[in-house]
Amino acid sequence: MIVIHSPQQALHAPEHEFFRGERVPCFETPARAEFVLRELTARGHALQLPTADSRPLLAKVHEARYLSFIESAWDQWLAADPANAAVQPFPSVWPIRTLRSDEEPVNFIARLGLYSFDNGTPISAGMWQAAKAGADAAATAARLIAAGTRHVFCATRPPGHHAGADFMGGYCFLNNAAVAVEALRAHGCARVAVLDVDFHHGNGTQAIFYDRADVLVVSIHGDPRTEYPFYSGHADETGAGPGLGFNLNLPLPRGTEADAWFAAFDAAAATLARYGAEALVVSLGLDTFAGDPISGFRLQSDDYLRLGAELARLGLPAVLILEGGYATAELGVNAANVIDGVDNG
Ligand code: SP5
Ligand code: ZN
Repeated sequence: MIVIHSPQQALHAPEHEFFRGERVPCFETPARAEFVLRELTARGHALQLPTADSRPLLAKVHEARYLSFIESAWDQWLAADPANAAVQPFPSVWPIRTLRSDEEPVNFIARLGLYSFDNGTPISAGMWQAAKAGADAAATAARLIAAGTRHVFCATRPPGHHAGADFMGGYCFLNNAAVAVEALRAHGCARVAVLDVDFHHGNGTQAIFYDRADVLVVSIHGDPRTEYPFYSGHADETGAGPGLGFNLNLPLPRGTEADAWFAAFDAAAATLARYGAEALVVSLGLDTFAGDPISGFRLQSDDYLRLGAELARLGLPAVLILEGGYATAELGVNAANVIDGVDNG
């Protein structure tokens, strides 16, 4: 399979995040992509650099003031105090119910809170370059699909599916899956579907397409009653307005093993088939793995070969995009198993 990757991913390397109130080393690291590339290369897959500029697609997916903020967020942080170069900013205040989000505060941390839904998404000096390279990869992959390639994998980070039109969260800044959808549509695919198999609900992707009938979003994830991102991902979220009926959530309990997980996959596949999609975007999170340090499903490495084969069986041209997966040393094998499963399926 063609694999799109940019070394710019390594420019986003924040040091800390918060975990149970303590500062801990980041789970979402450049090493994740390095393990994936090493394994894919060892198995003979060809790497390509992104060649498309995602800028016009980002303008469709995200709000202008949010893009302006994250593009220069690190420079704004330094402008507040040059000593900030050695310190990671985190939001500490958020405009929830009754507070105003229409006015951008002058204070940087207040602006960061305005555009974040958690304090678990550290920004870094190279965040924009890394995230933009990921969005460019998604646009490049869609162009290859439009030109007749059957499957393309974006081995990119940071991930994207928690990022909404005007917010970051869950390690995500730019919604790469939504960029791929808009790119496929720009290339003439009228009906596109997203299948999100990350352990965490892809709240950003859901929100971006929630009121649209031209993009079906299907997600299999940990039940939000107990799992991050908590405030999104319930089964009764089925779309709004013209999009009613074009969003399917399949929440599963913590501890779910392969058989129950693949039963949910069958339900997702049936909905995808009914919809009659022309192309598919897969948000390929691998934090469903039993060894994942922050997630709660129980898939084993061999199950990812089966996932790949099931994806191939959907019979759709597909852009696959790396999302989560934090068992770093095993991530390469797990990702490559999906890719080989697709190729051999
Ligand atoms: C793309 C993606 O996978 N983002 C996930 C972000 C999750 N961040 C919050 C994690 C909170 C984990 N709580 C874990 C309890 C473990 N026992
Ligand atoms: Zn995840």
